[in-house]
Amino acid sequence: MKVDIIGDIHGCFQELHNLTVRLGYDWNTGIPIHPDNRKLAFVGDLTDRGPESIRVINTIFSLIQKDLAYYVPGNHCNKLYRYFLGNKVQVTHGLETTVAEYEALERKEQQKIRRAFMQLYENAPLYRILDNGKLIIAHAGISEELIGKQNSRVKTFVLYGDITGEKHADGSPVRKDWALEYKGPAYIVYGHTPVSEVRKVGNTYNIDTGAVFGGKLSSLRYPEFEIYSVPSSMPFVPEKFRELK
Ligand SMILES: [Mn+2]
Repeated sequence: MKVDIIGDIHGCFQELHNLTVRLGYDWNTGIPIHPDNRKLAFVGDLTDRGPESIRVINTIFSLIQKDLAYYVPGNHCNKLYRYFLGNKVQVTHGLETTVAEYEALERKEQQKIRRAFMQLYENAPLYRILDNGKLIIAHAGISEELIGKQNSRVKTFVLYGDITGEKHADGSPVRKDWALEYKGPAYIVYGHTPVSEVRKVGNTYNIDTGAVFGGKLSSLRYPEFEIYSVPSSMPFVPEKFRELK
């Protein structure tokens, strides 16, 4: 079980390309393939805010088709899925960039990308248990008591984190720092909350280093536990990074 887990991409295709090249993946076939049988894993939030969301979707869809990657959905993936379903969703918080890319496509291309993304999303588990339970990938993480379960509480947790229903002054939801309380034996690798450096707390790794906010795109190499990052080409937005104690 050799896997490279990649943090929130949010349409930053160039950073995905650079990071996978750095990790030794070869793009000759149009998708990143490792000569040493490694697989990629994605913690979700493939799209929104960044410049090339459609290209990221196409790449990850192709990887999954060829059984070369794992993917779990993030909250942005969930919203894009609901948009493609035809549900009324607010085209805000970055979704507007993905929708603009989508609308600029020819109708046939639109159908292709919509079907691909919906298939990708529908086939994805809420979280992925790997290496006989030693490794878990979940977009916003998961608490020990929820591992192995599938219900609406799990769905909320893995997509949005440990939210309480309370809101900050700016309207954003209060997220509890579940990682501080996590004492389980399985390693949990997740993203969702941008931090300036990969944050390891106990057996948990937050690998969302804010690629789309001018930070970097990071990955965790498992089972080696090596961290690789590439710098972002996006403007730096310091207020998007949360420094958690
Ligand atoms: Mn997220």
